[in-house]
Amino acid sequence: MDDLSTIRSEALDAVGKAADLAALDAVRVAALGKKGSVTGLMKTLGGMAPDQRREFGAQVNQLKGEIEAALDARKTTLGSAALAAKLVSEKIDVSLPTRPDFGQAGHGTLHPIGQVMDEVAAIFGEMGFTWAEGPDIEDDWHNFSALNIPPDHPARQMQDTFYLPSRADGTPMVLRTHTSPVQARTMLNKDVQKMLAYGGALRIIVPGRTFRIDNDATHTPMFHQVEGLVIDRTTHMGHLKGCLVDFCRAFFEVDDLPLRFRPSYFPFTEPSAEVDIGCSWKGGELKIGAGDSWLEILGSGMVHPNVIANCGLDPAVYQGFAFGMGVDRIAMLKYGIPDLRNFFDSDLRWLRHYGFSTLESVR
Ligand code: 2U9
Repeated sequence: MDDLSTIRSEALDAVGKAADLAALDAVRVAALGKKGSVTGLMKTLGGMAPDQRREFGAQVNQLKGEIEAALDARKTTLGSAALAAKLVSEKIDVSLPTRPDFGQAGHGTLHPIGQVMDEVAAIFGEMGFTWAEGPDIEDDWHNFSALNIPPDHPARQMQDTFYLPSRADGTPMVLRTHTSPVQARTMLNKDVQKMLAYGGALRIIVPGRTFRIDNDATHTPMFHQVEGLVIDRTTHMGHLKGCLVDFCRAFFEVDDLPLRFRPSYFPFTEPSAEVDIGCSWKGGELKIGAGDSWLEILGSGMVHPNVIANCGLDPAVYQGFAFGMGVDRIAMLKYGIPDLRNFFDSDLRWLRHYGFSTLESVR
C-alpha cells in the first residue's frame, strides 16, 4: 500500500513539473514503461494469492488510469503552449514587399480573356449595364426554345451541341451553346418584371463560358462570349447602333473607327445585323481603323417578339435590342494574339508574354 501511494504522489508530482513534451514522456516511461514503477507493481501480482491479487490488481489498475489521465491533461496543456510559442517565433510580416530577386517569374498575370471581359464590362458599365451570370449546364428550353430556336433548327443538331443526360423528370440538358439563356432567365425574373412594370429599363451584359462541338484552328469546344440585352418600352434600332458604335470605338481605342451594319439572320432577333469594323492589312499586319477592309466583330438585332413573349413579357408593350460577341476573337484582334488554341494551353511563357499586370487591371 505504501508503495502505491508513494508511486502515485511521485508520478503525479513529476507530471505536474514536466516542463515540455520530452520531459513528460520521460515521466511516462518511468511510471508505465517496461521497467516503470507501475509496471513493476503489475509484475508482483503473479506471486500473490487469488484474493489478494484481485484486490491489489484493481488498485494498481486504478493508479495506472490516474497517471494516464494526468499525462494526457498535461500533454494537452504543454501542446497548446508549444504551439503558441511556435506561432510567436514564426510570426511573419505580411505587409513586407516581395523579394526583388523573385523578378518576373514570381508574379502571376491576368489571362487576356479575363482582362478583355473586364474591359468590355467597364465600357458597358459606364453606359448603365450591369453584369449578369447563369449556369453553364442548361435545360433545352432556356438554351433553345425560349430563344425561338425551333426543334428542327440546325443549331440544335447533335454535331453542334454537347447533350448531357436528361434530368430525372426527362428534361433534356445541354452545355449552353451561348450565354443567351441568362438573358431569358433575367427577363423571366419576377423582380425584373416588376421593375419594368414600374417603367424601368433592363440593361445587362452577360460574360461567360459557352460550349459547342467544334475543334479546329479557329474554334475551340469551349469559348467565351459577352452578350448584352436592353429591354424597355421605347428602345429602337437607332439606340442599338449608337451603343455598339460607342462600344467598338472605346474598346479598340480608335475615335473615328468606321462601323458597318450588315443585314443578317438570328432566330432570336428581328431585324438582325452583323457589325463589321474598318481595318487595313499592311505587310500581313492588321491595323484596326479606317481602311479598305472590314472585320466582323458582333451580331445584334431587335429582340424577336416571340422571345419577349416566351420570357413572360408582353411584346406589344416591351421591346429592346440584344447583341453578342466572341471574347476570344476580340481579344486576339485587339492584342495581336495569333493562335486561339494557345489561350487554353496554360503555358507560363505564353501567359507571361500575353498576360496583363494586375496593376493595369480596369477593375
Ligand atoms: C435574348 C434575346 C436575344 C443575343 C445575340 C448575337 C446576336 C450573335 C454571336 C456573336 C459571335 C455569338 O460568339 S458568337 O458566335 N452572337 O450574333 N447574339 S443577338 O440575342 C439575344 C439573346 C438573348 C433573350
